Amino acid sequence: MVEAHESLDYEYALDHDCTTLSRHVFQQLQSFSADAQDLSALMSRIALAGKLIARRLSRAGLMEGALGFTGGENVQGESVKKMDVYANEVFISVFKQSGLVCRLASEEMEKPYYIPENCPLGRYTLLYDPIDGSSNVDININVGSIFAVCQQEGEDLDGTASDLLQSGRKLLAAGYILYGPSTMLIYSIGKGVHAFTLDPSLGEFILSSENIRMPDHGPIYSANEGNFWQWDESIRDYIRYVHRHEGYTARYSGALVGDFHRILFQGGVFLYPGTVKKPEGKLRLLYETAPLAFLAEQAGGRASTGTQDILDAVPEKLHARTPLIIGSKEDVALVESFIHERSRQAIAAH
Ligand code: AFP
Repeated sequence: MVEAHESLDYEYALDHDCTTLSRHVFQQLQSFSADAQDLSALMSRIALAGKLIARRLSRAGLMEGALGFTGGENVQGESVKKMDVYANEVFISVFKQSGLVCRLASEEMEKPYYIPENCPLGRYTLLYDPIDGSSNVDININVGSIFAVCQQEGEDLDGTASDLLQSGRKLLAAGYILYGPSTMLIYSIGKGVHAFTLDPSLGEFILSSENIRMPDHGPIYSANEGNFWQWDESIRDYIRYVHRHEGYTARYSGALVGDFHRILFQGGVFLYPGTVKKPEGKLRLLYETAPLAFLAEQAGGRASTGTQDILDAVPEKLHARTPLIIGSKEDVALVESFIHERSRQAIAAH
């Protein structure tokens, strides 16, 4: 006979073990409406993509031809990794025969991919970076997948996907999957940010942190200081400031997802500013900066280009890039203060 307190513990443990991603979406929406069913099913398909990619990454070192370059270049002009191609195909494959997603737009594809059997029924578009930090893949350092979901507006008959050229304020959901010591999925549907950890014994993402709040300030600054002399003087001022002040420590993994994940839980700021050669920076607005900005704001943090919030930025083209300053609101404001000070001085000097 199970004692009363034991049954409560037992029930809590079971309830916790059963808080899967698809169940959590229903809990968030407090509804079983058709839209709730669709969003829950959509998130489950993203979770499946994460499991497939995690499995491939965990065995890649033992598999013939899973690592290395394809020899080709993507629309960004970057050399493509075989894992980029695999992961890109996985996201397309999990949405086939779903009736959910008609169109997938990826950092790896010049134009969106349309799933005919899902169109026009499937009103959702998936925006994604299949492997973020692919330069880490072959040396087994953490990488991620970034995703965002928006509603398709209009029929997009000319296939230009011009309705995607909108601010991130229109996103319905966003998140990322972190392939690290454990595989985690972090998401938001506009009701806070929540983390799930993949339990390999169950093959399920189980809720591990709910309503995550990013600290208002943190000790971490994350930037590729190798670009120091290519940055604007204002950014150099900020880096000089953190070098001269106690309480700051540098962390940079080469994968935005990993660096953002650390800041989400421990606070701090990540910067990928523009450079003299590339004033718009390197990171892609639709597939990288806007989805993470959605999460940052939902967790009480901020994301800025330096002069406007990332979620207010409207892309001119599908593969538009933006400078990125993302993290704890006090630290993002500090970086912005150096930018404002330099432009104030420039105006005063004229
Ligand atoms: P890759 O996916 O091409 O490795 O780029 C990763 C990334 O987009 C982002 O995840 C990193 O923060 C940033 O670029 C790293 O860029 P640098 O190598 O120029 O520091």
